Amino acid sequence: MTPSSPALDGSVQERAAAFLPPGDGPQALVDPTGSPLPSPLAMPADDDLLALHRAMVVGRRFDTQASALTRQGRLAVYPSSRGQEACQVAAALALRPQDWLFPTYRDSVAIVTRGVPPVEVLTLLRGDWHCGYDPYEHRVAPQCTPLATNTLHAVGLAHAARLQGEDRVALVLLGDGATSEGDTHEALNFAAVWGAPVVFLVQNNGYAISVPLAKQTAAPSLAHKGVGYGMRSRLVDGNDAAAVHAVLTEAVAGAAGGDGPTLVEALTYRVEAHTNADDAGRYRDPAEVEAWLAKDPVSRSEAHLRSRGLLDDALAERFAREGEELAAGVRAALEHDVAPDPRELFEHVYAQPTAALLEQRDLLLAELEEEPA
Ligand SMILES: Cc1ncc(C[n+]2csc(CCOP(=O)(O)OP(=O)(O)O)c2C)c(N)n1
Repeated sequence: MTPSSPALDGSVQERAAAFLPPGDGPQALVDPTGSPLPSPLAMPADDDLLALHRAMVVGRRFDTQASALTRQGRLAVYPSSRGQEACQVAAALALRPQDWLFPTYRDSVAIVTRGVPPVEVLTLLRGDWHCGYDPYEHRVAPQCTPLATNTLHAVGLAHAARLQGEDRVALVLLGDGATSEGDTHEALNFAAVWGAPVVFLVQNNGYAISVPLAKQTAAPSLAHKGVGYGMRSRLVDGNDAAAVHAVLTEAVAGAAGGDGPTLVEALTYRVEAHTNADDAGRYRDPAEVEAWLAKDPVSRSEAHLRSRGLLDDALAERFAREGEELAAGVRAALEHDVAPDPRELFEHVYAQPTAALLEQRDLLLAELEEEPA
């Protein structure tokens, strides 16, 4: 017999309901065919809808170009965001200039949307430098590969900013798999305890490489994890850019206004393999991918905007051309090899390099000197 959990008393139920209002499913504003849905969420303004759409079109072209560059050997690796564009662009566009974005390896499209030059975004994946952009210039932390470490960085920055009286929100991106990491739980806990101005956007794309969500968690939803720590939590259709933007804008405004953190779970799908080094055909049914392609965020937004007369062929072509120009710039910049200085490998690892690190550096340099030119 399964032991039953103690019944929640009224006040506890009310608190839980305030953190995550009960509902049938993810909040949405636009259905997969582009038709508006009745929703308590406010539809973003026309200009915001167009900005979201433009960023998705350009972002998808960037993503396709980056994937192509892996096949040409120009990039070592690229984790595609295809299918997740609504989350990516909504995250970047919901932030104010003074806010910080804490992305992962999956979130290059969000970083490009935030305004970081695309070539700089690809510098790390090309193997040229630790991080190709200046994090302070655009307030975008370096893309983190160790899962969930960025959740702690985001809470730390948000909490510190508040202590210093700065009006600054941190938005951290993480995947469904990363919610199983200890770091995420520590970050959620202290974000809620301190009321830190931070927004956690969990892009639930169904898989952690080959591990499906059901093998990852037994929680009723990932949004419930936020409730467990005592923060506002939302479940949103992650392929509906309008809805993700509405939910994130509200979360950012709430954080800035002193209401503390929010966890947003966005239901989406990783259309490509985990990276170009993975074969998703080994663990995913093609019918599942097909079903998600029918919910594509870019065509959904296009259908919606066209039906409302906000987008016509001329504007759609302009957005597509912007994407082509961006892709051409990336190709041209990555056509030539650079010759990184091997010593740079050891820079910025620690403020004061350890003896062991210096020893490794000297060994490498001695070996390179012995090699014939
Ligand atoms: C701390 C840590 N453990 C393991 C890995 C290896 N790893 C890289 S990606 C990944 C899956 C992550 O899945 P998810 O968080 O859902 O993000 P997604 O890749 O789907 O965007 C794993 C286990 C890692 N990078 N860091």
